[in-house]
Amino acid sequence: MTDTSYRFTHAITRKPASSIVQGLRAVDIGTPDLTLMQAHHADYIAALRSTGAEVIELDALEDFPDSVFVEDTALCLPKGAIIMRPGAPSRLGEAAEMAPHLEALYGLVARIEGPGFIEGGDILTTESEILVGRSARTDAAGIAELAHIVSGWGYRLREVETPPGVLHFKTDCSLLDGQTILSTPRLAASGCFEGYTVLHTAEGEEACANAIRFNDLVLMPAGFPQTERRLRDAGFELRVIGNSECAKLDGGMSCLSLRFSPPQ
Ligand code: CIR
Repeated sequence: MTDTSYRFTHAITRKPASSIVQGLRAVDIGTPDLTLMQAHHADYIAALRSTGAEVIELDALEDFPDSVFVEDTALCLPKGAIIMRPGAPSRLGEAAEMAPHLEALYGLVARIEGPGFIEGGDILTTESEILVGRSARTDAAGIAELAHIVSGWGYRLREVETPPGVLHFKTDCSLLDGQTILSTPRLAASGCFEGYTVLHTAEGEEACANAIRFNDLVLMPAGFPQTERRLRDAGFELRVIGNSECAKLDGGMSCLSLRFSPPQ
């Protein structure tokens, strides 16, 4: 199978909980509005479904304010899934909540046991390799444990750096197709995408670097017209989704889903 890094039959999302108002944020720019977030979330799910994929919507978890950001709990690969170990103490328990749902779909589910930490937002899977950014949430021991698991499954993992002050590696980049990456200029300048085609976010629009390619669509947050034009000019089919409420909690398009094709 080819294009497994962006062609998927399934996605998992989780409904935002009303405790979302207590979600983690680097800077307080206002309290998220749950009703508006729910409307954006519904648009996001509709866009995923419009590609023909099955979207499994999990119930809200009030005990975990950030649990709408399911991406951080697991890494889903064609051969198997791996349950992460989030570096944010308030999010550690979210991983165990995700495990049974992946076990129901995958024959092979591994776990990061620790002592290291790793969050899915720091992992970019391309057609040829898995890039993992070290960050405040993902440490060397977490990356080493993931590397050990995936090398046994035949994947190549490369450790890279998340820029200082940036929450996750994928806060600053996204996969657009098997060899094309959308990146902020500051991340691309680190040289980590050598060999790939890189499309830069427009100046002042760095906050839209977290997009997702999902089947034929690229989902990107609303409010970034210049980067939107660059993507359309490059031939990508866009779906623009409101993200104002998740953005208050440093969340973007990738964090709202796990995207995968379970083995047949
Ligand atoms: C957090 O700080 O963990 C959440 N407020 C945002 C998580 C965003 N996740 C992601 O980009 N993968």
